[in-house]
Amino acid sequence: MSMMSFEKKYRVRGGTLLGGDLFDFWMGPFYVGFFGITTLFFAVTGTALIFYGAALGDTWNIWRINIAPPDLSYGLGLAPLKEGGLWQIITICATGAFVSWILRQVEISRKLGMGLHVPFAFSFAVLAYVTLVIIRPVLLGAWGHGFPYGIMSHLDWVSNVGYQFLHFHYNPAHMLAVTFFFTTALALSMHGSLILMATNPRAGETVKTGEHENTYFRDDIGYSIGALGIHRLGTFVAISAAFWSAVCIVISGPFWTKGWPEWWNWWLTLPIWY
Ligand code: UQ2
Repeated sequence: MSMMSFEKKYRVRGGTLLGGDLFDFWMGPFYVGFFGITTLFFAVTGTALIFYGAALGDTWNIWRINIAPPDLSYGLGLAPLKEGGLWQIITICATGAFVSWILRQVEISRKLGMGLHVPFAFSFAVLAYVTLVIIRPVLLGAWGHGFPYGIMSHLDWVSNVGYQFLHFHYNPAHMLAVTFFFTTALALSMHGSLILMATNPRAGETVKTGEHENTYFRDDIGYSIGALGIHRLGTFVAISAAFWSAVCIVISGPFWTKGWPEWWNWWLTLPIWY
């Protein structure tokens, strides 16, 4: 891929967290860095192990391939490779790749003199994954509480864990997470469509500006949150969705073992009724 003439000035030295100048170079359009190498290592190793695990299984049907965590009886110990050990190493590789990617984002942000908003936001997605396969299994005392790596199998896992709590939609943190996911979709569709209608007007019309964007929402709903504001709102609702997702699953089991509908009995047992 060719480099735009102006891109050269953004290829600045420094900003690295580890490795100093040693890995401070580009390959084609990609910044390498120490964490580019660790990301590649973990991603390639993990992917190879997923293929190995699939080869050990009894199907190549993409929907049915499954790499399961160890049996609950292994607790928090290491399991034999074919008895969940693969799942454990794949989990280490996935977490290693995700954390390496965060730190790569930090190095590039520092290089460019920008804030750390991107790695900060991405950390919440990684937190949600780590909560499912590390934090919650550790709190429950067995790696077997992690979710299996497979398309249908992980859906079955979500369904089973949901029914284990009778009706997961009564989980208050789940309610918050779902609401934030929907709000994220609403905010992004409002923002994306607004940008498109300003920058892609009907034939013969000129591209419009931020003033037009503001005016549209003032005239339509009486309020414009502003160009910076919509991005602050989007970051907030998206991060909140991932955060409350992590909370809703980590409290299920470690901090609440009954059905979620029953949690709402706190309302009926308030002393104001007596
Ligand atoms: C806006 C604005 C943008 C936007 C959008 C709005 C010029 C380019 C989408 C409108 C957003 C509002 C009114 C907030 C909606 C609130 C929720 C909770 C979805 O005003 O400024 O910048 O893209």
